Amino acid sequence: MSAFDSFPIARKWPPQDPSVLQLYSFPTPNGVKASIALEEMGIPYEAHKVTLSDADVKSPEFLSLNPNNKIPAIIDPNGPDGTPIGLFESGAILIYLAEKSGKLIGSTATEKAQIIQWLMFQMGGLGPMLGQLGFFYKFAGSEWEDKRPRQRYIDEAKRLLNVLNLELADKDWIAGDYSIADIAIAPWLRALDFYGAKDVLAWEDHTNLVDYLKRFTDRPAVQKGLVTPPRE
Ligand SMILES: N[C@@H](CCC(=O)N[C@@H](CS)C(=O)NCC(=O)O)C(=O)O
Repeated sequence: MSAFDSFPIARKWPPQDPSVLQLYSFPTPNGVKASIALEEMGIPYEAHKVTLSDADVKSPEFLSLNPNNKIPAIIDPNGPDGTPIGLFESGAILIYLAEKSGKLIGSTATEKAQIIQWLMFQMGGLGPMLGQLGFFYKFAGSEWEDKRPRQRYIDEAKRLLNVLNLELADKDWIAGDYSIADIAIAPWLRALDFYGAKDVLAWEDHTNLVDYLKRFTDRPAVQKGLVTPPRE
């Protein structure tokens, strides 16, 4: 009897080592949050490549773990109550991993609250808005005749970049020491390159953000997490 018998996803993506945490992901800005956190925290894990194609994210096996058909998702066979736990939503996964490891979530209740505040800023604002910018700037929406949605997301992305740039004027990380809030935010800033949207947002003028992103991507755990699981 394995901890994974009750998880249908394990039939399509079987664990090699069922004693360690299983990550189901793809190296997108949301996906790499989980792999970077696992690398930073030193939690043993196995990564399974789940592409964004319907054959993967909309397969019955994947939907059994995340009915919302989006990566990342995890199963921890060593859950907090002595039973395995499955989780989706990158913000929830980051909080879970931070609490499990006791790392990257501050050392006081105040620090923790502030880290979660910036994590929520990413989950509810930066991620969804930059995601829409990508749709209207690089993907299918860029062909739409009506340019108002495109402009709306350019303006909103500029506003959010300005908020972060000002906030990072006198600090290295967004909420005290390096934390899960940075792991949530920085991959989305990096995505602007992929969207080809750096010029339209005057990225280089946001010098605090340019330095912040470099500090982030210089970290060895980040470099590993960014390519886990490999695309190919
Ligand atoms: N709020 C979710 C968003 C996750 C998300 O949007 N994942 C995308 C890739 S970045 C995905 O799996 N898309 C596949 C689909 O929508 O079919 C989270 O933070 O985990």
